[in-house]
Amino acid sequence: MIVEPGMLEALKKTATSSVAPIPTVVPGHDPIYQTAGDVGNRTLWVVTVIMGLSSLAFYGMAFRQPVQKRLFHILTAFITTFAFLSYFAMSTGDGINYNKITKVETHKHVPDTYQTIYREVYWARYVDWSVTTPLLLLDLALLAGLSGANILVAVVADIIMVLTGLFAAYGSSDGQKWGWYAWACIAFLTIVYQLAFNGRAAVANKDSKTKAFYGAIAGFTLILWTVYPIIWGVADGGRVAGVDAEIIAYAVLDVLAKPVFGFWLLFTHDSMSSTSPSLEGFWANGFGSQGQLRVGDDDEA
Ligand code: RET
Repeated sequence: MIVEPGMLEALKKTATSSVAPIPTVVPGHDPIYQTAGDVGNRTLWVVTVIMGLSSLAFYGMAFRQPVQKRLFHILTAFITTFAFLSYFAMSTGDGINYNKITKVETHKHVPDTYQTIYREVYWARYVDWSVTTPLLLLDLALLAGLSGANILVAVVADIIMVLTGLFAAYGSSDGQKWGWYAWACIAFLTIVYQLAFNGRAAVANKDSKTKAFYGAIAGFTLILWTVYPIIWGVADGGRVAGVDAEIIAYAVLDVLAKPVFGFWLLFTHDSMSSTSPSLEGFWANGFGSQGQLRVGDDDEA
């Protein structure tokens, strides 16, 4: 066939007009990556330094006290030391990996589409929390004079809360994620009960200064701790907040919950030092001479 000039143009026009408009059926989307940016990374470094310096200060404060009065200082210094290590890990890119979640989007007239989201999970946080939150509870429990049985319940509930929180962060579907979150919240309520009711009952037998101080610092702790699951809900949970916002929110909370809590506790403790209990026995002296087994005892008999 001989193509006359102008025929090609006419053909093109017909071809385009016969297929347009093309229906836009999108079978899937490119995956979304939720990762930290510069602001997040800098924030992690700032908190690493704050935790490191606070630890040095707490160890310094510990050494200024006789060993019998050092328990709170040592516990508090350990708390910021673990936080320092965890923040150092996260600042340098350790203790982080991705969790993948795929959301199904249903449509009326076309097949379902899928959206995959990869979000960074900072698992080093959970390792930190599994050690430091029981130590924080121990600080409060010893201040209140909580019984051993109640301390055990609070600490076990705390470990359950953090571990189920970690499973929630790695949940592969919304049902699984929020299921784990629900168990973590029940464990958290157990801790609230131990501090707010049993802790308050225990401290009622103490002097008025300790009573008032426990009320203030335990109240501060409970309010702060309640914000953590809210942040989690919009960050790792709902993925509404970005990773940088998540890092900044946890950074503020962590600085309040550890260094600020620690300085408050230790300065107040030291100012009430004359009334605070002095720990002798194993804490100060190891196994004492009474009842101690000495090597060679059997030979003398
Ligand atoms: C998670 C998610 C699941 C539900 C709940 C949580 C609570 C976490 C808390 C953490 C406290 C951390 C502290 C750190 C100090 O630096 C695990 C976020 C209830 C209460 C005090």
